[in-house]
Amino acid sequence: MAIPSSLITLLLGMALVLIGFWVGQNVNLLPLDASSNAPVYDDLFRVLFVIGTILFIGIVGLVVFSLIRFRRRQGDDGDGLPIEGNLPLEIVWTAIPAIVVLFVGIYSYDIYERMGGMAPLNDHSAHMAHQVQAMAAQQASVSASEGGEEPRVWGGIGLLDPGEVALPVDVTAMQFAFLFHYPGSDIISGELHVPSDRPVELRMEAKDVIHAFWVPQFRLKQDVIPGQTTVLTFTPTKPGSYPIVCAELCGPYHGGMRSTVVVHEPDEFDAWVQRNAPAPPPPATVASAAPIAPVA
Ligand SMILES: [Cu+2]
Repeated sequence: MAIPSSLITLLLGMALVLIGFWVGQNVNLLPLDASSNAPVYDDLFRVLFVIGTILFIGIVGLVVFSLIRFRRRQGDDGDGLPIEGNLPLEIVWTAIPAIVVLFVGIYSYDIYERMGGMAPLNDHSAHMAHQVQAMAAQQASVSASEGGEEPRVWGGIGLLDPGEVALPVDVTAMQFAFLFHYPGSDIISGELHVPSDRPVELRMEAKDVIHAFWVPQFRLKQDVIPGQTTVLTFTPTKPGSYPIVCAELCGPYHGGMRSTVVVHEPDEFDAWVQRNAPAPPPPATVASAAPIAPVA
């Protein structure tokens, strides 16, 4: 008894879906996940990887099958079958990609939202303002207009739970380096040092052209734009050193525009700040104060 081809197609389809899920669960192409939003991002990647695997194996499999099964046999000089139009088939192959694309779009939006991409950055800057007023006034808040509108921060990923205080760091990108300035302690560094398990808020601006701040292990990439502050908030979760890569072609030495983010244990970070904070100006000595001291 011949097995009906519809049954074979169904079984192959089910096997394909199972293979896709297996690959999505067991093949990991991503680097270490070292920030609190990395697992969220990885969920999305896994789903996309499952869908991609199913489509890839399905399409390549069909092409290879057709090449072999419908090849021209020896002595066959005729044309192929004059097949034209198959409405149900056309509906199916339009509907499936439409559903997949719609699902991927909505799910990606949801993940971006959960990573804080849609967070109202206004409230955020207001929250920060009382701590870093000077900085907020100069950089973070770009007034939309003189019409008394709320100061706004240009786009970026930022999500802070209410009551959470982020460590502010000013980032300056230029051809071809990143510079990190810590407003609290006035440290300037070529490497980014941050404590683990505490939110960090990068306020980024470019000096010349567009750059992009990318840390693959944090699953974060944010453009750095001249004249517009972009904000990136993240919470590192795993101590270690990870590469910072410029991800926007910015000139001839773009490929060398790299730095390092060092995630410390919190007490180790405090020690780093102590070690690197510039020394306070020496207090006025008695000798230097003496000439202007009024004579009694
Ligand atoms: Cu760059």
